Amino acid sequence: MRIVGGVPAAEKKWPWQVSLQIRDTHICGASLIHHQWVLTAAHCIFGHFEYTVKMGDINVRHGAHTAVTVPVRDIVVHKYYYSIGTISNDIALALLEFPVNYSSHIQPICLPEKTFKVESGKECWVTGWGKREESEPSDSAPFHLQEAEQNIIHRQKCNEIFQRKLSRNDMVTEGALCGSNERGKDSCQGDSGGPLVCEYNNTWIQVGIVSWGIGCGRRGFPGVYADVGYFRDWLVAQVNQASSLDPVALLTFGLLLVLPLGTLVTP
Ligand code: 4AZ
Repeated sequence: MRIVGGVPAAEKKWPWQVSLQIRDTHICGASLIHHQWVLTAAHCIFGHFEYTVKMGDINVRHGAHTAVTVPVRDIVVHKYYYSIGTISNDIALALLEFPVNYSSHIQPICLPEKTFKVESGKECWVTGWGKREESEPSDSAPFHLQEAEQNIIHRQKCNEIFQRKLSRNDMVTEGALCGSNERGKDSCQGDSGGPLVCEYNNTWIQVGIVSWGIGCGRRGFPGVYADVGYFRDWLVAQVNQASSLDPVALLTFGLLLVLPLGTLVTP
């Protein structure tokens, strides 16, 4: 979907932006964090579909010559993800069928260190192809990537805001943070899974993943994001675990090939 109140993004400005697709249809945002790994939201994963990711293009529909589409080989959804009452641990990783080559249009985004804490009020940016208005039909969402500023609100403060408005406790659970904009800029349906990034000394860091909100761009309701720093250990563990499986599979496969050959050539 397209962002509410945003502006069209320039080419190459957000080279880690990914579109997660099913049958060539955009379903969610995502971000490239490594040659072969894409970060998204758990609620973007609906089950056993053939997912692909498209990147290297600000237009979500038409393939520029810079665009690359890669099938997803495997998806890891956080095992404590849940979406009853509120959404929690809304994070998932997709392993691509093959590694992508970086280019001026395709670059990974840095992840925060575990100890990193984004300061409240910091101006960061959310990008996506989601809806431009809460009431916009999903099928008329924009083709062109949109960007909007978001001021960071920490979890506790954000939770208090929701509590005051909705008289409900613990809407914003641990592992989430919020973003708001006094001019009503917000993420919306279709932006989910996409990155919230902040700039530090010319380096962009992904601090959030678009997760949920009460409508889009409604005054007084911040957008809620999964807190990427909070999940850093989880992310590293998943990537390491999968990478440690791969060489074993290769070695076994290699041995199977080499052994019969060896028996042939030894007298
Ligand atoms: C959604 O429906 C959604 N304003 C995502 C983010 C926000 C609202 C709705 C945040 O996927």
